[in-house]
This record gives sequence, C-alpha cells and structure tokens, in this order.
Amino acid sequence: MRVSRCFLPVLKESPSDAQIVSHKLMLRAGLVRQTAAGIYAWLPLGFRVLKKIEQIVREEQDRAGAIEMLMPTLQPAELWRTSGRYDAYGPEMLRIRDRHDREMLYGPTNEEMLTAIFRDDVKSYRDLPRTLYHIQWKFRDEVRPRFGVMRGREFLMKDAYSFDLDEGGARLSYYTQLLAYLRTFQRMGIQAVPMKAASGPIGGDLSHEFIVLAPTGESEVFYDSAFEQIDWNRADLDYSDEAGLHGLFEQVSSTYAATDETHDQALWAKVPDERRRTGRGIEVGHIFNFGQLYSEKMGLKVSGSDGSMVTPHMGSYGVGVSRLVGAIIEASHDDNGIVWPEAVAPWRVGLVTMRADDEPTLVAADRLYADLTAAGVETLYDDRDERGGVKLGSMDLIGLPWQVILGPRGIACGTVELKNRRTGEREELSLDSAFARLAA
Ligand code: P5A
Repeated sequence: MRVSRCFLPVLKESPSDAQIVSHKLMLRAGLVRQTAAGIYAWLPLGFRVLKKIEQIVREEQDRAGAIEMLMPTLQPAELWRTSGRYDAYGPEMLRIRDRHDREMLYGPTNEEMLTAIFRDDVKSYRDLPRTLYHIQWKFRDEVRPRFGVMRGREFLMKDAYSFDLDEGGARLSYYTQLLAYLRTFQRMGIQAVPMKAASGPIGGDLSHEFIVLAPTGESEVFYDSAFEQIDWNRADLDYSDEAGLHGLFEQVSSTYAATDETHDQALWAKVPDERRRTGRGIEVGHIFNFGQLYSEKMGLKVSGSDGSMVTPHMGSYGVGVSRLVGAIIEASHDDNGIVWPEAVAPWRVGLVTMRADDEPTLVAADRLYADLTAAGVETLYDDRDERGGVKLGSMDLIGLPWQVILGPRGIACGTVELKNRRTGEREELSLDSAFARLAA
C-alpha cells in the first residue's frame, strides 16, 4: 500500500480526550475515530489489525474443533424473556422497537439465541458434542464507556457455545477452549494469564478470565510467574488427548493466579517470593461453564442413547476482539509509538524514502516495493513528498516491525538501512540482502 493513496490520518498532538496510552496512540496513529460515545469507526490501519486478530482467533477456534457461523446483532425480546434475562440485564441492554412495535434488542451476547437455534434442530445424542462460534458486534450500554475500544459500547467479540451430553463432556469442552485461548493469546505475542473468576450475569460455577498485564487495567491481579514459562503451543499438548487436557487444567488450577475478586491470601503466601507478580490487568477473554442453566430455561432436550430425554450441559467462551487491539498496544509500545508484535502488525514492513526529489532513490524504492509485494511481504510504502524526518516519525508511531529506509547517499552505493522497530537496531545492507532478509 502506498501512503499517498491510503487513508492514514496521523495526529501530531496527543489527543486531550484520551486518558490511557493505547487510546491516545490509537487516535494519533489513525486506527479509530469515535462516532458516538463508546462507538468507533475503524480506519484502514486499525481495521487491518482487527482483521489480523480476528483471523488468529478464528484459526485457533477451528483448530480446537469449534465450528464458525454467524448470528445477527438484533434479537427479539421474547428470547430473553424465556431465559429470564430480559429484565435482569437492566439498562446495559439497548432496547429497540421496530415499525410493528415489536420489542427487539441489540445483542450483548448470544446464549439464548444459539440455545434456541440448537433446540429447534438438534434432536439426538448423536449430534453432540458440538461447539459453535461466531465473531460478531455486540452492544452493551455501559454506564461509563471509557479508554477507547477497551470499554466500548459497540465492540467485536468472538463468542463460542458448547453443548455436551453430560458434565464430564462439558468439562472437556471447557478445557479445550481454555487451551485454545492460551494458544490464541500466545500467537498474538501477548502474555494472558488465566485466572479463576466470578461468573457474573452469565452464570455458572466454573469460570476463568484471561488477563493481560498493563498498568491501566481495571482489575488488580496476583499470579505466579511460572505462567510466563509455559509454551502452550508445544506439540505434545493435543486436543484429542483427554488425559492431556485434564493435566492442563490441573496445571492451570494449581499455579496461583487471581484477580482481587478471587484473591486468597493463604494460597498466595505459598507462592515463593521471587515468583510473585502483582499489578493491574485487562480482561481479554472470559470463559464459563454453566451446566444446564440455559438449556433448561430454553427447553433444549435431546434423546439419549437409551431413549431417555437428556438436557445438555453448556458453556460459553468470549474473546474481546476489538478490546485486544487496545490491550496489545498497552502491552507493547514505547515513547515513540506502537510496537506491533509481528503476528498482528497491519503491515510487516514500512518503506521510507528520505528524499522524494531524488530520482535514483525513487527508482530503487519503487522496485523494492514491487519486489516485496510480489513476494507476499505486506509493505506500506511512504512515497509522499514529505520531509524524511516526518515520515520516520510516523513510521515509528504506527509501529510496523521493520523499516527500510532509502536515502540518496546509500542508494548511490547500493545500500539501504534496515531498522527493527522493537530493538531500534539499524543495519546497512545492500538492496538485495534487505529484500532477501524481509522475504525470508
Ligand atoms: C462469553 C461469550 C460473555 O459475554 N457470553 C458469550 C460470555 N462474556 S463477557 O466476559 O461478558 O465478555 C467476553 C469478552 O468481551 C470483552 N468485552 C468488551 N470489550 C470491549 N468493550 C466492552 N464493553 C466489553 N465487554 C466485554 C471482554 O474481553 C470480555 O472478556
């Protein structure tokens, strides 16, 4: 993508209406613009990151055997009356009437809707277990929307729902999602610690939150640094290995991690001093096992293998896809701007010409851009007629992992500068070696 043809509005000044660093950077670097309180338009840069995050979530859900579908944002009130949550949800629910005066709502979550869909089409134990998910916008009329996309009113969530014949099956589905979550966040280059949680308005008695450490987080957290050493993507941990999944749950449950809501001083005291980590954290995911709560209320029953009727056990599993954009920035930035982990970067390489009026520089940059693009390397090419310093400043701000800097002096002897955004290391290389390095 050429910057001269893109829409990348970068702000020089730090916006005064933003309180936390990720929100400031998302506005300055042109990722989002607020259109109403807690509601955001995703500009091209932010949208690319959102899609990258969404795709990692999708791939890990698919790998864990969950099946993708799509449910609507608008839901009929009847569904929520059946579960009893229409009134219970209170003013956080955005209620709407259509032209026929039918009561509707903008969905804050989809337990009711999917349980009803499943109920109408699934009749036999042979169709279980199943885990279905979608990635869809939600609306919660939060009292205090704040921190940009971190606590928005409209936000993108991945929500999965599992249906099992018995409690043992439901636990296995829960452990499967637990592992999928650990893998998802690790792939995004962030440390998200699973913590025992209260289940709140969703219900149930087994629940974990996934928390990314950041000073601006909304909850206080306490955990054993042993979590930081575990490779969740290791090959010996497999979704088809029941004993392995039970082992994983044991490991997660026996390694201390809690929010202020569930913190236990006696257990905390047993964690060796040097392994104690405390701080604040952002909840990027939350999973729930709530047994037969919704299936009973919504009348979901299937025939069991012995002909008796069985009420399935369920769980639901949420990832805050749009919140993750903010959370990743909170966890990965410096004084000059965002530092994207490679896996979610909007482009991998930023190509910058220091002098737009130097013909040989332009020819070399155009060629390198064409070669990188042809090799499938996602490249943002700042071809604007701007001062080199300004272009370098915005490249640092938008935080692409690699910068290739082309100037007249280097080009005269066939070299370019390759800069690593995270470490700041710079290296002078021939055009060919720079290409080879980035295309590898
Ligand atoms: C689980 C999936 C649920 O809604 N039902 C379906 C369950 N859980 S949850 O914890 O309430 O939300 C899941 C994740 O969504 C993100 N989230 C938000 N992101 C941005 N703005 C908000 N206002 C907001 N509310 C929730 C969080 O990441 C949460 O973990």
